[in-house]
Amino acid sequence: MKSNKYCLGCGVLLQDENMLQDGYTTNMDNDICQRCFRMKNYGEYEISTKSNDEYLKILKAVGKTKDLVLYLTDLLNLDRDLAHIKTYLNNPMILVLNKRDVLPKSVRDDKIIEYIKDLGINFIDIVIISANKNYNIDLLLKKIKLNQPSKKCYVVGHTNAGKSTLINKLIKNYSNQEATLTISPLPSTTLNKIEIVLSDYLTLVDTPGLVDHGNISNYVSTELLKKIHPKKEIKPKTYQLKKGQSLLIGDFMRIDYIEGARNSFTFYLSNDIKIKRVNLDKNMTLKNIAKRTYDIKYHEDLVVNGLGWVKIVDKATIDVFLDKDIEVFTRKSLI
Ligand SMILES: Nc1nc2c(ncn2[C@@H]2O[C@H](COP(=O)(O)OP(=O)(O)OP(=O)(O)O)[C@@H](O)[C@H]2O)c(=O)[nH]1
Ligand SMILES: [Mg+2]
Repeated sequence: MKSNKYCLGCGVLLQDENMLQDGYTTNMDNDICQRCFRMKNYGEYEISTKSNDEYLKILKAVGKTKDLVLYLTDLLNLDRDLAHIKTYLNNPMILVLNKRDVLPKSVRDDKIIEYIKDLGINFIDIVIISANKNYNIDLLLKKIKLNQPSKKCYVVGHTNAGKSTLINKLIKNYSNQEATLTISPLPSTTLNKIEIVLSDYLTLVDTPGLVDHGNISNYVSTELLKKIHPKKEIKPKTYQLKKGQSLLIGDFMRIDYIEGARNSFTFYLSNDIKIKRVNLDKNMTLKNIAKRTYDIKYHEDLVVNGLGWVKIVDKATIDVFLDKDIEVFTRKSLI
């Protein structure tokens, strides 16, 4: 039986006919689907392979309104092109940089905000938060109230940015309702838009995230995925390298230092990923996977989508060995 009841966890239409399809439940009296039930109660995560059609359809509908949009981004995983969202949405938009808790405390928030402002993208405001640790959530709510043209406020962004976590936090902090949105470390947890009436003045709308095909999360085992997502504050690791030396990152990535003076490589990634220095000529580990060559300018980051980045101080030519489908790019040093 299909009903017009939607899962309170992921927003999908509930049904009890096909257990292989989204929204399946054994009992139509349930408020959440079986997939959400398993994720919430047993931490059993099921990957839902979604195309981005649904995401784009929802974005386009949001773009037809004049409502406020929070564009949520993971600080460790800033988009290569933050302005891209503007091609879909003309709405007033606040950029919300989430997961502050995993960046080193020594990094200053105002420096990051300055960096983003220098990119010249038209956000009405930029707020750095940690949805998990309840950091700056009050400030964010203030900024929402200050800027909302209507009751509705949409939360959009890439999958895993923490949209549902943020909305659950707002529900817990500012209402008497139960926070029911499903959260998971895997991509595509939320499957449809979900409206949450927070107060008479504010309705938050959770949305499915954009699946980023260049993100490392799509290409690793769940075991490695757990290591890749940092749970604690990152302790940056610095290596002084001479040309002819290499670094092995976990068992999935290799950087060869081909050309340049003595140089400093600082890694901002999960503390659980081990890094090892080896001799370029003597150690052949991972040399058989796809190679990309980068000419690094002064003070640039080499970013690996979904993993983190390496800050390289001086000019350098490096070879990067990594699964070819994982996006790698360079940018002016964030920190
Ligand atoms: N360290 C840290 N992790 C966070 C924070 N906020 C969310 N997360 C984690 O990020 C992962 C994704 O969170 P979700 O809230 O499911 O992300 P989402 O944006 O709703 O993802 P989709 O529904 O797939 O689009 C989960 O493992 C969360 O625990 C934060 O402030 N800090
Ligand atoms: Mg979600």
